Amino acid sequence: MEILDWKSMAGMAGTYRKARELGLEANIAELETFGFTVIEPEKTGASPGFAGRMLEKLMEAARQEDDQAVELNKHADAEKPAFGRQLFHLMERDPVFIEGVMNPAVRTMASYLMGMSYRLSGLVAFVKEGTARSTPMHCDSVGVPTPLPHYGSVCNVSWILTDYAAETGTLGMVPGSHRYCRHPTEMEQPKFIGGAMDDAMVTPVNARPGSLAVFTGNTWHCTYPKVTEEVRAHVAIAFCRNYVNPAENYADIADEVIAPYGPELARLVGKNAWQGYHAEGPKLENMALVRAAYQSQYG
Ligand SMILES: O=C(O)CCC(=O)C(=O)O
Ligand SMILES: [Fe+2]
Repeated sequence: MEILDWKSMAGMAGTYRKARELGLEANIAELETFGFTVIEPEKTGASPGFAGRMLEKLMEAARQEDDQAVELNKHADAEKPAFGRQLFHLMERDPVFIEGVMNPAVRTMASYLMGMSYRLSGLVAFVKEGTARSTPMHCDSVGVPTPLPHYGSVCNVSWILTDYAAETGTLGMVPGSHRYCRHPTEMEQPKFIGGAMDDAMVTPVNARPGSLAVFTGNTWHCTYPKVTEEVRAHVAIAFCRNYVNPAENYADIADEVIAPYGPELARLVGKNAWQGYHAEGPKLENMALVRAAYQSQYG
């Protein structure tokens, strides 16, 4: 049917029309139904070498960065939220990461999930070399109290950079868990992670390099134990709603880095945020940018 600019769905029309144009309607249906979806490399619109280039730049960044530069690495593995190496604040390291954010399929899924006032929350790589234990079951709504809002406060759009399957330590999803609107309890770990949950509740995300794994901030996920030696990596792009304090601070990213990508990247990194004012108070035009969010979750 024709999608009109219905006032009651403020923000949705443009996003949905774009999703239709990009062939992402089935992915939206999967997200709604199961809480996650995989967009195949051919549907992302990225060039065939894109994931290879991102992996190369990521591994270069990993070689250059002292692993003690990351706070989490100062803790024992058992204490850390995820096993293996994580690299944060990737945006400034190479333009390939900005390209990853600006990809039309990425932005369409993000604005579908977070409303058109969506913001960038962070770019974090999960890199595992050699065998690796599982990352425990969790959802990405850090700090959000139960009950979680059904529409989600954050979402995860991840560039899969290597072959993802159970044996290579892929993400394990609990289909439908986005509707539980709560965090998993300590008891709710699958048996393969040492908990009491039936392993059949969890399903592996099978994805080729260059795919996008997309899931809501309410969707329960973990990782399968990695039994292979080769490197396994994905770059998770986290987006949030306009009122959420983004995980990463982009104040240090120079305007010259952002300018070539146009006003949308500037908005995504908070240059037009209504928050963050001093005595001068908020700018009315920035407050106007989130008006549609009053009308619907897509605004
Ligand atoms: O790869 C991992 O260990 C965890 C990944 C994860 O939880 C995420 O991308 O949100
Ligand atoms: Fe996660």
